[in-house]
Amino acid sequence: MPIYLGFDSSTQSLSAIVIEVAEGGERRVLFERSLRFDEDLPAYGTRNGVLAGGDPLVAHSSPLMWAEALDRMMGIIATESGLDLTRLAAISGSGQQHGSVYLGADAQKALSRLDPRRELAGQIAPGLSRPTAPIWMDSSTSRQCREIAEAVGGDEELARISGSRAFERFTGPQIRKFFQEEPDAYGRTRRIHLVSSFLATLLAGRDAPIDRGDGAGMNLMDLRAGDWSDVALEATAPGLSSKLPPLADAWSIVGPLAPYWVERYGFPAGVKVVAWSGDNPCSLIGVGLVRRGRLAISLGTSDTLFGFMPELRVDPTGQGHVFGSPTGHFMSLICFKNGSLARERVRDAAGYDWDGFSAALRRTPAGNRGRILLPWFEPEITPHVAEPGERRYRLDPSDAAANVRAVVEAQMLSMSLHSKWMEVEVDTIYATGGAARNREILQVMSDVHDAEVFQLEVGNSACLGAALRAFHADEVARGRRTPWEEITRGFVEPRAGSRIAPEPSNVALYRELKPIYEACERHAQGTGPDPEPRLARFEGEYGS
Ligand code: ADP
Ligand code: XUL
Repeated sequence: MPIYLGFDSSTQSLSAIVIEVAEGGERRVLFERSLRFDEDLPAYGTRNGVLAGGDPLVAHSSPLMWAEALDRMMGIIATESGLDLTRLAAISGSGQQHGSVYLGADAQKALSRLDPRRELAGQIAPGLSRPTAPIWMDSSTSRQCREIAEAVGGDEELARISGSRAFERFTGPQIRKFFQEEPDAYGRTRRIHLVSSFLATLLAGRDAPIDRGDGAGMNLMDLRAGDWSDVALEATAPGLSSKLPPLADAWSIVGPLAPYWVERYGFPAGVKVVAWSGDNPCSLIGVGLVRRGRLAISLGTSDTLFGFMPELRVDPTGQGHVFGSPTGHFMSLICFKNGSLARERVRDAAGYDWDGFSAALRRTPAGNRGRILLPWFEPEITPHVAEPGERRYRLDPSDAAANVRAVVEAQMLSMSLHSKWMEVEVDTIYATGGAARNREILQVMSDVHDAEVFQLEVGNSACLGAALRAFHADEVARGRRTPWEEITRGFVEPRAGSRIAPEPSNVALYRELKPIYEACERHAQGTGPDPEPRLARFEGEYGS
């Protein structure tokens, strides 16, 4: 009976899940483990997975840290999991999206000669043409976004081609900045990988392709053609086409596991390495969203809201994205930067732990008596806020409990407002990510969206999705056309008793509050009048 391994190299950690798939029978998670970058790999000095730096708009992480985490996790699986590795059929993975890794001429050589007695990170270090990797939290490329959009014929045209207008964190603008600021190092770069394809490359010991799901997060791929867009490449940096790996289906087999892993840890030769994808496309599979009509909300380091999209439709407001789905279709997504770290910030300012945070949500009234927080502690992606700075309306910063409610309500109201373009009649939401274990947060989600919310058996849906993709790719490689519902069956069902139902009186209240929250967003961005009279009226009606 085969087993499959999925990795998730996320912003703050590397996780692994091993699943067992009995022919026509039971399915189980056999192993689950995480390494947290800050605590478990302290030598790299990251905070929340990000390297320290002077510019608040810049966010880089360390490719060597990701490699070391992978090396350690492979060791843990081989020596501590108790698994019979001879059953391991395929491995895939999920990576935080948009982040890029730059390899020079020596990388290929280093990869083909890895010494199994030595650690991985030290051996690939000389192969990097850029020591750090810009990640999705970076918002330092506004200028490059403008330049690329202009060269392509405008943001709308770029969105039509690539599924998104130019976004600061997307790989194309990041590559352009590197080319402009470090032209020599750019010139020495032979390969630019995403986090996902870089880690697949390390496992296979050879250059891995970029899967189209994650490739869509670069502002470089023509979504309809499923290939690199010449216009976008030219607008981004010279000679780029030769530096990018090919694009491939999410179920492509990169090759067998490199001899390094076989000799270093005793993995069997011939285990298939399947192309990795982005964390959101993998999550789409890990929550079983292979059909239209349901939505998922991931409350991880970023908060994302996403759904399956059988036919391509781009957000006319320019705030959302279309990515590739690992099924070969599309997915719609909006992303918020002020997610878990914003909740943590408010929690810490209040001096609470998560239990205290939940208790504050329980004892404060829905609607918060019209007290509003715009939680733009960091530059925000949705809506686009370049200059960070939180804003408060009628909200005393020292009222700890009200600030807790305010941050969660703001996040949920904002998700609801900015996802309208997806045109999904949402009645069911699958909640995932680290904060999805918090049922008080999910109650606000349920009330604001007027939808039933479910928690899932496996909390890390990106990692589970990667393991399920490994299974799917293995089936395809064996010539079997197993439907996705059958691939995901037994793993993605909601946890028994996890259903959270909307509270009708709160649903009505949030329906009133939503446009007022929108007015606060507009006011804060200088495009609308002072919402104070509307907030006062709201308090009059719902304040008691
Ligand atoms: P990543 O984006 O790195 O995959 P995770 O999905 O693992 O992140 O989520 C990590 C986040 O989960 C932490 O930053 C923390 O804020 C949040 N979290 C963990 N437990 C709780 C809880 N009980 N309530 C709210 N948030 C939580
Ligand atoms: C999605 C996005 C984040 C990252 C990190 O567009 O930027 O969700 O994938 O999780």
